[in-house]
Parts: sequence; structure tokens; C-alpha cells
Amino acid sequence: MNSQLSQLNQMFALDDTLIFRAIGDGYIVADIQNTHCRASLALQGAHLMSWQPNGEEPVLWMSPVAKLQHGKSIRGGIPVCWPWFGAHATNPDFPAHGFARTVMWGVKASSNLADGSTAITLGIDGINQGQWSDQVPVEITITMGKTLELELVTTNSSKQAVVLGQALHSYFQVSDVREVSVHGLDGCDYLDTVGEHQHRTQHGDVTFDREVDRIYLDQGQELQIVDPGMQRLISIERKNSHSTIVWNPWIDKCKRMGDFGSDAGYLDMLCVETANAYRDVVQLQPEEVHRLWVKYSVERSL
Ligand code: TA6
Repeated sequence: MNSQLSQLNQMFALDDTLIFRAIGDGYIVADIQNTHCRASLALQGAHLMSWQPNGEEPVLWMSPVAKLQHGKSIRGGIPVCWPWFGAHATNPDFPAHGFARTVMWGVKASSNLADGSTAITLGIDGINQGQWSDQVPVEITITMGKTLELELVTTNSSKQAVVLGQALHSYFQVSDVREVSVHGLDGCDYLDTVGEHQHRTQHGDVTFDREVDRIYLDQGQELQIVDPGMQRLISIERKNSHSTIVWNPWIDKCKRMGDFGSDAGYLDMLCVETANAYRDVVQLQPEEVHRLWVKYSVERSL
């Protein structure tokens, strides 16, 4: 392990902003601190666990009891759901939300940018146990600064078209989900997956007084999470995505899932996920590249 860690730091550590460390049995994380923010990233799943711009509260929610274990997805941060979202289309034995979030990703590049941000690129080396073609690899570039950008790039180098589903399953820290609203989805149709699946249309802002688990079909417009309690707006800009999942488990599902830190843990978090899911999955032709891109910005709102 030491050799892997020392090789990582030798090749990709950035003197004053990025360093790798092992926690427990060889579970490697990267700590980032630059002039704009601090962040932390698990190499398993290329999973951004935290991002906190200077002077701001943490933007991403992490369960207080999140376990950093090989092969186990992390409750919080930004899980990378790839190369399918939700249950696999045909094989119930394949993991929900794909395998990308529970396999090790290799570091491909790291750099400090002129604007003071820090960027890191990772990719999956060797695709998983016959669940996907190794001719259709994926890379992610995460740029951490005053804003946070993620770009998930899938390249079809095979001779066949593939169907790609994915989501950047972002968990946001909020003051009290009952006081929070999501703006920008007014008029959008969505699949309500709570109970029997139903197609509905959104009227006004999305608010929370029950379990919400919806796949919105949208135009890729900018969205905002409005949080009066934290006096902040989180803006979400997207490219090449026309589906957004909005999820809060509410009381009963939070209790059933049991890894939110407490039965009231659902109050502190909200998922707004930039995706290609449901009717927005991608038909990736041979030689095509798909770039799922999202940018988060935080601003004060009085
Ligand atoms: O994106 C919403 C969702 O599909 C919910 O239905 C819930 O299952 C959540 O993802 C968490 O999934 P996970 O596999 O991380 O427990």
C-alpha cells in the first residue's frame, strides 16, 4: 500500500493543494485545499465527499455514519452512478446505480489552474465483471474552486451502439429540507417513483413535506436550491442532461435505510441529481463521446 500511496503522491500530489493519504485498510483519499476551497475525494468511485468554499458552510452532505469501506458506496457527497441509473435493465444481480461508485478509479492527471482552482482526472481501468464493455471507458474531471465542476466522459470505442444511463447523485447539505425549495422545474413532467409509479407535472417550485423521489424530464435549464435557513442559493448549471432526480427519503425511508446518522437525518439533506436517466438515457454510437457536465455555485441570499 505504501508504494501505491507514495507513487500517487509522487506523480499527482500538488505541493500546496493536493495530497493523497490512506485511511484504514488501504482506502485512499485525496485532500484538496487551495485559495478558494477545501475538498476531499475517495479514489473508490471517484467519489467527491466534501466541498467547502472559503467562508461557506459545507455544500455537500455526508452521513455522520458514512462508512469508507472497499466495495461499499458512500452515503453522501457525489456518488457517480454509471453506466446505468437505478436497477439494471435486465440483470437484477447487477448493483443498483451501476458499479462505478464501488470500484477503484485510477488517477490520470492533476493540476492547479490559473484561477486558483484544482483539477483532478480519474478513470476506471478495466471494466467490471462482464457488466459492461471494456471498449466503453469512462473518465471524470473534477474542478474545485469558488465553484465546483464535474465532467463525466464516456467514450464508445466499440463497434456497437450502447445505452448509457448515469447520474451525478449529489447530496446537498441543507438547513431543514422542510424550508428548502428547488426552483427551475415548474411545468416539467416527471416520473414519481414513490409508491406506484405515476407521471405528473410540476407546478411551481419543488417543496418537501413527504418522501420525494422523482425523475424530472427537463430542458437542461439552470436550477437553484433555495435555502432560507442557511441564507444561500446553490445554482446548478448542466450540459448534455435532460433529466434531474430530486430525492429526499423523509422519515420512514430514512429509518429503513438506517445510515443517515439519526431518524431525523433526512432533514439535513437533499439530492438534486444531474442525470441521463429514464427517457433521457444516451444511445452512444460507435466512436461517439458523451460529456455529462455540471457546475455548482453558491451565493448568499438574504
Ligand atoms: O436517486 C434516488 C434513489 O434512486 C432513491 O430511490 C434511493 O434509492 C437513493 O437513490 C439511494 O440509493 P442508494 O443505492 O445509494 O442507497
